[in-house]
Amino acid sequence: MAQRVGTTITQHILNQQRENPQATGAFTNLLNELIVAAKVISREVNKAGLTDILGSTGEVNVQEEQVQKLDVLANRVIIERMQHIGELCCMGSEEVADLIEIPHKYPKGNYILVFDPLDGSSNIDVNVSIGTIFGIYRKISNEPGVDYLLSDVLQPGIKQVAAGYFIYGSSTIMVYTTGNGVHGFTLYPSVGEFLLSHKNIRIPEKGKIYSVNEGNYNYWDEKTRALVDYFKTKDKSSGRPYTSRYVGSLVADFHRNLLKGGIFMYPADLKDPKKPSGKLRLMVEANPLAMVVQQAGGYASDGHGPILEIQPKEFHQRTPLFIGSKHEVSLAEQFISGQRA
Ligand code: P6P
Repeated sequence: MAQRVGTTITQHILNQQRENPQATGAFTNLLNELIVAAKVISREVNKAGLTDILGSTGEVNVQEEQVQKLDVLANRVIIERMQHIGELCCMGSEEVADLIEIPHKYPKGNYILVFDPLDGSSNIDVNVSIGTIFGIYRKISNEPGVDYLLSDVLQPGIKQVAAGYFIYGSSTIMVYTTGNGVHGFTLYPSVGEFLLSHKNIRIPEKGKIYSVNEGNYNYWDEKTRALVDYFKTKDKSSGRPYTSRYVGSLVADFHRNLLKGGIFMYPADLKDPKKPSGKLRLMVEANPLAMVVQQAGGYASDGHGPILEIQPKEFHQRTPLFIGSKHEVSLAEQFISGQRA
């Protein structure tokens, strides 16, 4: 008797489509193709680890193929899979300076896909989990003969119709939301399908974990230092000190805190004058995760207000990020905005 496999991601997306009378199936096509891309990336990420063990020269892999840097490969896989489905008018990638046009030979659609193809890829050779982050917007312009306008892409995160991530770790997990809660699916290689494993994820209102790269301490301003010092100070009545957990891979740190509660911080710092707002990108990292965490009952801020309400000025702009349980992120806003010392 074959074992029941439970709810597949395809069933879950179809069920959500059937609950939406306006749904045309375009969105379902889009998500399903993105899932295929993630399966390919998952296979390549796992093989890369194997290749390293087999002592690849780093130029030619065990199948005599030209090895491409994994994040370049992941970027190529997503673009090639997504450009032909006829549901997108353009794409934006963390790896590509300019917006990505849909080739003329393919039909255009009414959605925009923004993504970080392989965030944290520098961790792959030390076997730390890495991930793909994505956000989907609906096209808002209707200029005849024009596939898209920049304003279709530079929409605030609150306009995302879907967002989520794939985390390539001990297992490959997809976490996504279309505005009806947050759900997680685990890839079962033997079945080749993502199966529902985390139904309706809710982040604890208050956590016990803070995640930040304390090596940047001397590059932070006084308010940021006071905030991090708060989490480290001993005070039993408020459950302090918090536990410090920092993997250095955004998707891994975020996913742990989503399930267990806590706060991830990448504050503004003076480390790199070219990046005064910190390292993380608004469009392809902060906004998608901000939608996920809000749908799970959490909150994401730049230290002064909601990430999701920031009006983007350029695609690759960066933002300070405080994301996770409502209690801790609200505290971060109080410290960073100077309401609390
Ligand atoms: P730092 C990985 O390079 C990344 O973009 C995120 O995944 C991660 O959260 C951050 O950078 C880590 O940066 O400066 O702490 O090494």
